Amino acid sequence: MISKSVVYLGLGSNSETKHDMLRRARILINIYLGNITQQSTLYVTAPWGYLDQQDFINQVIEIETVLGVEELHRSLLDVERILDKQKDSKYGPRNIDIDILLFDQIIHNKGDLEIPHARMHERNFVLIPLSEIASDVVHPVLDKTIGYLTSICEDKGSVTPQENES
Ligand code: PH2
Ligand code: MG
Repeated sequence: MISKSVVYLGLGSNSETKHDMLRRARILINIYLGNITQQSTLYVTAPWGYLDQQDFINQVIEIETVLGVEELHRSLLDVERILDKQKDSKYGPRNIDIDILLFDQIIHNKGDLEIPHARMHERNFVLIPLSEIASDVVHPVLDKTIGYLTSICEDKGSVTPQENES
């Protein structure tokens, strides 16, 4: 039996074709990274960090993968390249963004890759969708469950479930 890891990915887009971008991202993730085993609702979220831009659509998905951390990261960059990821600034508009949030209980800090994602616990647009599918999972650095971290998060940005879209 090959051992599989459980990974949570955060998806986001605020381009005009944001629903399509997330749909295409999920298809490519299934092919290149691993089976999607759970997915949150889609959420309409107020921009975080840099406010003068369109609302985002955010979603968190759970996948099972046979890839290691570095391999998964490389494959994820390939998927973003296939989707022609565009961004001009750190918190500015983007047509697609895929972040590794949690990778089993692994703590990884090398180069530009930090797992768990360094700012996930400060962001409602990550925590609210994540707690929908992983509320009992423990954040390996903070040693608290996602449900608890969501309940104490001070982010005031609006995060609203999207009706009638998948
Ligand atoms: N991503 C950012 C910056 N700001 N705001 C929301 N609501 N959703 C995002 O995915 C997002 C953001 C940079 O990764
Ligand atoms: Mg991001």
